[in-house]
This record gives sequence, structure tokens and C-alpha cells, in this order.
Amino acid sequence: MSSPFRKATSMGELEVEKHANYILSVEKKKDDFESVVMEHLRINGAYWGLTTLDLLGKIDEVNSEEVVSWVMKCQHESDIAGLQNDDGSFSGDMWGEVDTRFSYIAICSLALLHHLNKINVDKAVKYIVSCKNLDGGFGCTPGAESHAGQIFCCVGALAITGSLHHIDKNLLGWWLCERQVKSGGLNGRPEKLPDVCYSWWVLSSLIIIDRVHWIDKEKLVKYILDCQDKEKGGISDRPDDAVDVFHTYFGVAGLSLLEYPGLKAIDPAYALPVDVVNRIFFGR
Ligand code: 3PZ
Ligand code: ZN
Repeated sequence: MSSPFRKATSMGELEVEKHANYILSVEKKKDDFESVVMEHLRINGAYWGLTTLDLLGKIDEVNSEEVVSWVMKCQHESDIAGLQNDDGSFSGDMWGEVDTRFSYIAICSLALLHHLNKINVDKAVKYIVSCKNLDGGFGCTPGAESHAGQIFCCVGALAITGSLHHIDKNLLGWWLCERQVKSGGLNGRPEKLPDVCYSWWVLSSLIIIDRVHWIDKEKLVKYILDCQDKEKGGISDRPDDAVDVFHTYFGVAGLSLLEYPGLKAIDPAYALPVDVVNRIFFGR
């Protein structure tokens, strides 16, 4: 049996134990103020926290029966396919806000469920392509400014549907690699500060279009490691800021894309560990 974990070739600086304990501690204190404010984010938080633990090799620390029964309580009557609009776009919910983020979530989720046939994929792809800009990037609606988070959603959805021929890889690769700043970190738009979460949005897109060699990977690894709270665990957006589950996940996921030793590999389009994706699609 081959292990899904990469063999450690050098002594890592990633505080694996501390980050796992940080995630587990956030999961336990559900009733304090911060958790109440973040209530609507609980399902996102569960995904960020659980995926982080899995990448770190610590998923056995959670009780999966408890998690599954809680997730099941979040399911609504409606389903995803009913949120597709006539122009191929997707609304986030019944109130109707339209955004390419929702196109990605719909396409990714239905692919994982083996139910892509329940939507009009051609129209969904056409809508995403209509959000492409002259700089090679993508926005949230047609004509909206390019943004790295939106680019991930559009590139990821095009990858899942086998539609990457709609992308000018050199033009988009250029825009994406320009996101790396002096410190080694990545920003989401020109003139903005670097932020650990863009390690994910930018890097995953660069990998999908096969242009990741256009950035300095070693400097980015160092930037992410510099954003760790080495005492209490967790990763922040920038060095010395407060940590949160979101940036801890995207930091660890970014390091996984950068092939940091000791971490499970993550799939850049599905944003799930590669072994999980293989289990879903190939049953192994
Ligand atoms: C953060 N959300 O709108 S949010 C999010 N941001 O719900 C969660 N990088 O103030 C956490 N910025 C922290 N734990 C931040 C999720 C945002 C992204 C804000 C952020 C991240 C820089 C300013 C939008 C998937 C889902 C949601 C988003 C992006 C991707 C905030 C501010 C906003 C939000 C939550 C908390 C701390 C955590
Ligand atoms: Zn961020």
C-alpha cells in the first residue's frame, strides 16, 4: 500500500501538531461570541477545518458520525440544479444573487455527486466564458473586474467540465504570476497587499493551466510559514496578524500544492485531498 502522504525529505518548519490542535480547539468552543457571529459560516468552517486536519494527517481526531449527523441537519428541501438560471448562471440561493462563485460550487458539488447531467453544462460553461476579461482573468458577472478568487472559481469549473480550451493560458498565467510581491506572498488584484488565502486562489489556477513554474515557489513557502502562530497554532493572512480557520486551511492547502513534505496532496480543481477525489471517482 502506498501512503497518500509525501515522504519528508527535509526537516519541515510547519507546526503540524499545533495547527491540528488549533483547529480542534475551535471546533470545541461552539458557544462563545465569535462562534455565534460566525454561525452562518459553520458549514464552511467545517469544510475548512476538516480538510485541514485531513491534509495534516489528523482526520482520525474527529468523530465522523457526529460530523455527518450534524451536516445532514443542514440539508434543505431544494437542491442545486433548481438554482440554474436561463442564461446558464447560478443563483446562490432562492433570493437570487448571481455570481461565478455559485457556478463553481454547483458544478463542483454535482460532479462529486455524479449528477452533472442534472444541469445544462454547455450553458453553464457559456456563462462562465462570458465573464472572461481582456486581461485573461474572470470576474463575478460579465464585465466585472478580474479577481484571483473569481479566477479560481471559473478556471476550476472549466477544468471539471473539460472546457479549459476557452482559456488563453499564457495571458492568464501572466496576470496570475504578477500577483507575487517582494515578500514572496500573493495578492488578489494589482496594488493590493499579499494574503495567505491567495496562495490558494492563485496557485490552484496556475497549476490547472500548467504555469506554476512562473512563480517563485520557495519564496511563497517561506511567506506562508512566516504567517504561522508558532506558539498557539493557526495561520493568519499576513505575518503577525490574528489567525483564523480560513487562513489556516488556505495556508496548509497552499503548502500542499507547493508539495511541502509530510502533507497530503490536494486536488487544485476540486479543493479536496487527492485520495478523497480518487475514492469518489474511481472507488479506490
Ligand atoms: C474571511 N468570508 O465574508 S466572510 C472568511 N474572509 O464570511 C472567514 N481574506 O472578518 C474567516 N479577507 C476570515 N475564519 C476571513 C470568509 C470572506 C473571506 C475575509 C478575508 C479573507 C481577507 C478580508 C469571503 C469563501 C467563503 C467566503 C469568503 C471567501 C471564500 C471576516 C470577514 C469576512 C468573512 C468572515 C470574517 C474576520 C474566518
Ligand atoms: Zn485572506
